[in-house]
Amino acid sequence: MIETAQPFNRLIDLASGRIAEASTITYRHLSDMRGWFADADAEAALIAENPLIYEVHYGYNAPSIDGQLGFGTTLLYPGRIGDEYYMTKGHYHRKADRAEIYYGLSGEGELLLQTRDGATTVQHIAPGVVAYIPAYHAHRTINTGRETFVFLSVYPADAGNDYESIAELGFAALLVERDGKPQVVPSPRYHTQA
Ligand code: PAN
Ligand code: ZN
Repeated sequence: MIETAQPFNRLIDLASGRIAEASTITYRHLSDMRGWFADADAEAALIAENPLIYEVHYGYNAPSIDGQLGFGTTLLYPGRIGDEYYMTKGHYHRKADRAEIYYGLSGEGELLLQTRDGATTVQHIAPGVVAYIPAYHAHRTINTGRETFVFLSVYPADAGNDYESIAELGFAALLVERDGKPQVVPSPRYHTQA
């Protein structure tokens, strides 16, 4: 039998990013991201408070098979750990040849993209902006604003998430606040693998 979803729709509240009848909501607190931000002292100072960094609301329980699409919204809160803005963990797709679309709904932020050789690019996302994430690119979003940054993701349901590659070295670039403004700086921790 070919496994497919039945036709359906979902209502997304554009301001909050909440999906009526979301199948799952994942909450990422600072404690779920230990070691992901550059400033270990700032992390240690905030860990008791354990702020909520972001939520992912999944539109439906997508079967992870070739040809299906998954979708969900990300609600990325404003804030910083030290001078580094709140961000998602970021990942390559486990099936590395899978691309993805992000569509800005509310607030704004940056999409950091990276290839395996450590080359990074940044795309700005604001309401109405579609960002194309090509295959083989790690992707992370960063909230450089003061409001919650909300965007829709649409991805091949079998893409999967490879967080391990990011956990090890992070991204080659960080988004930090300097003189009240976001700035892209090289990550001290990152090096390309020999
Ligand atoms: C997105 C991300 C979501 C959360 O749906 O999964 O923004 O980011 P992390 O998965 O890096 O924690 C996506 O890119 N899916 O493939
Ligand atoms: Zn992805």
